[in-house]
Amino acid sequence: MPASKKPIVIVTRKLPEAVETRMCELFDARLNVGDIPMSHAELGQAVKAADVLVPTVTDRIDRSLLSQAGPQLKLIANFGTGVDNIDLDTARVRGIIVTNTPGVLTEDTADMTMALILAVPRRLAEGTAQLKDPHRHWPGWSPTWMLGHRIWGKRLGIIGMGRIGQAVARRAKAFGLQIHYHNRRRVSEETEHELEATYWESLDQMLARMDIISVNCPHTPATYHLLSARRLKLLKPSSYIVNTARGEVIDENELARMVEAGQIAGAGLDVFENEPAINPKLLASDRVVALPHMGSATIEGRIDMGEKVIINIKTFLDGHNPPDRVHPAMF
Ligand code: 8YV
Repeated sequence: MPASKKPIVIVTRKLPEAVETRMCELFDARLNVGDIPMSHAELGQAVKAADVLVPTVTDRIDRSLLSQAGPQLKLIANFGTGVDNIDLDTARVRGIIVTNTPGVLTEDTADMTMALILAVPRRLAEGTAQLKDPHRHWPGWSPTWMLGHRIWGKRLGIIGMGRIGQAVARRAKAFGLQIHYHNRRRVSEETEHELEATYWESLDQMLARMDIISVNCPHTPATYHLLSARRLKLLKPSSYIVNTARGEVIDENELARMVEAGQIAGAGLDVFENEPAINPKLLASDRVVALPHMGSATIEGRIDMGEKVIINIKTFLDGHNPPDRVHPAMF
């Protein structure tokens, strides 16, 4: 590429203004001003033309799409930490480097997880809905109305004890929850000690003993429906599930059926298996607090993500290994 010619960077969704401004200074950035998700055909055009593609969780960068990529496409700098939207193996075979944005979403996502851990047993959404419903009159306080369940002293089982899982554990510990976890690898003794965390090698055994489950692992072929119909049935009927990771980790239809049947006490869900579609049974239930994938939705977080994307692109274009390069074996 001639030194004077800026690389074409195609950004699939609207990003915070500061990020877009900087991208336009550095690159020949093609922005999505209208923020309408690109169709498969539009993404096909993008991979033909781009030197760098900046997709998000809403773009499926699969094998058929990558097979259309022009030879100049050498970097996919994902705006997001999860990379389950990208076929990493095909990208590797085609010599395309993939980067993500780890670390900068940790605290925001852990906050949202904690918010759901509090909101579901304490019936926050139900209480608000009661007050805002113009057809209902609140007669005032009652000793037996809107009773939820105490979280202090209960057992929290975290599935996936990476950065976000640990940040959830730190918060939950401060709220008096007992920390339990299941992870591919046991975390260091030091971390276990700090979090007073109990490791369960067997996910099945942990599930059967917890009061609240928090899903904090990435979605990979190995974690797809990790909480399968069989495993969901191991949960105590009094337990709650919170998911701020990826919908695909839970068998959503089975969860919805169990919520409806009263076989689980409730769920706090920020992510869904077929976004933006959601099983209507979940939305119909008072025992479900549902959020539209807002875990990392802070302006600070989104600017930090954009900053990471820019650093990854810039470092790569300068001929160095981008800091957040994803290796398929990591997931
Ligand atoms: C992001 C997320 O906002 O980064 C992730 O993995 O789940 C979200 O919080 C989204 O993925 C942006 O692409």
